[in-house]
Amino acid sequence: MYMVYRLRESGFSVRGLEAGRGVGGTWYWNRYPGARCDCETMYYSFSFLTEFEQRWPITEKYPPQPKILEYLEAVAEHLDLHKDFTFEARVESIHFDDERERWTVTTTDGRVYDAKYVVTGVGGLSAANMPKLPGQESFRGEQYHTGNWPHEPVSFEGKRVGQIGTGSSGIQALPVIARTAQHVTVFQRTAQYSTPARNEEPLDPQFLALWKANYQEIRRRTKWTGGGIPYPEPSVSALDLSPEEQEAICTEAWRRGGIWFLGGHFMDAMTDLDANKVVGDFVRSRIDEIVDDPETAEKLKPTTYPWGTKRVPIDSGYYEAYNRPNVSLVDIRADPIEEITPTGIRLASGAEHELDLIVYATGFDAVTGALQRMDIRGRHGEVLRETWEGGPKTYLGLMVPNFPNLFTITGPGSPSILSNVPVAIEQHVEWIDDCLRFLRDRGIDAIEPTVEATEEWTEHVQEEAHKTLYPLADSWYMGANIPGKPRLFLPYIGGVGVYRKKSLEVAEQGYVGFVLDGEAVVDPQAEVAHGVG
Ligand code: NA7
Repeated sequence: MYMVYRLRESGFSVRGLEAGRGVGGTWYWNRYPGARCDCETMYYSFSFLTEFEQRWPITEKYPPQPKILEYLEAVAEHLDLHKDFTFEARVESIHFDDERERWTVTTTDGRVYDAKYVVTGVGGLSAANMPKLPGQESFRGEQYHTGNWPHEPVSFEGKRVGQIGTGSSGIQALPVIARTAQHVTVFQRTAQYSTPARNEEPLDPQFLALWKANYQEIRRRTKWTGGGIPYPEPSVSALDLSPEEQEAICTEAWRRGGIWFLGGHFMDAMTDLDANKVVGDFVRSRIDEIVDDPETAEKLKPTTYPWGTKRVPIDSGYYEAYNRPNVSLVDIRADPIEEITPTGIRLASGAEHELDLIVYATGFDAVTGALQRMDIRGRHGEVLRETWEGGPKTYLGLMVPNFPNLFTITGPGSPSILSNVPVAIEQHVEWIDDCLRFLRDRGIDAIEPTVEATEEWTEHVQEEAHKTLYPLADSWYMGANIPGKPRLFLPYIGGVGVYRKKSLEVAEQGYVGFVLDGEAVVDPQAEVAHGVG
């Protein structure tokens, strides 16, 4: 939405192609019960609409999906964006014509568009991962994926529900589904370290007024933080503290809940296994405290990966849901799903669970999935899927060699889903708009990154990730949730501020690391170093 608006304002002829029937992306598709953003309402919005941010009401600490969608629809209305979008237009292919140096974009229903530039804004968590389980089609009940939830109301009333998956989506959905279902059986492959959102706590009107009065200054500072969130980062090492002090810090962060627990304790929680264990042990002890049945509590305790190395879910009554008589937990690591039968799920042990409805909360082919599901071909017919067979390679998460004038908003190798996403999106949009105006002003027809700059950046992305504990988990950050996907860290972990500085410098130096109309732009520093004399 912002890209289309921005390019329109810059005087480009622009058309937005959108698979959905309306705007909203993530918040259009993820309508599952309990869907909510894990970033607080105040900073999960556009920063460029200064008047709009003042009048948009903040009703809850963490915004629920319907409110975010309402916000995005209101923004589209406000900016008169509908006329610039074609809806129900799912892009199937994007092909570069070497002779004309232009792109042909084709939709699944055969519409064809010709473009000089293509910008993808397909989202990092949008390609739903629907596991292929034997017998799936034979199931006589209802089956839904959380990331592709029906637009019509789904009733759980009196139904026996099976939920596969306990990531953020499943953890948000369970307490809500359990309120009306006859019974919910959760099929858990990996236990999670969830954190209470404390969303039920009322918002302080004085705090909100203060926030609104300082909105732009807060937003300005946010852009230079690590995670795109205006919170202080911890400056104390867990290893310098006594067990009592560690416990006190964790208890306070847990009391505040949500994002405050994620980043509110120790500076080395994500870089040192001993420090990390302090947090992991703390969460495990909370699970013991919350969950009544010791056997269920044991199954719910994550033990196979360090805390935080899989995206930490933020919940509203997740562990508590297991104290309900109508919720039960099945460990499918110990007893895997053998098949879906017409009436339910059968496990390897032969145990059968009779079900009326199955919820697949099984996540996404993250970061690269939505791009690779399209048939993208660059110069000389180079196929992006093949180029990325061993893992994605980009320069700054923005462009790929041999794919000229094709930009990826929040692409692999950029902070994207590892940060407060609107901050990452706005930065990319502004960078791309600036770049296109630069090219237009100078009569440059084509831009693409050099192979060297791309290799260097891709290596840097991995190096930064390997300074942390993140690579230790089988997470979607690592592509490990999709069978056969190369195992490497997909987003850039260096932080939105560091990344912003780097990409601004690249632009200020005339797009160093890029090839402009066949001429590579080299770093003036490097030129001096290599020396003319
Ligand atoms: P996630 O976080 O990827 O969670 C998916 C869950 O589904 C997770 O528990 C997976 O277990 C499980 N899963 C995936 N495939 C299977 C199969 N084949 N069988 C059984 N269980 C499976 O996705 P979410 O939608 O919850 O959240 C995605 C992001 O959206 C989230 O991190 C936030 O950033 C917002 P696993 O852990 O892989 O063993």
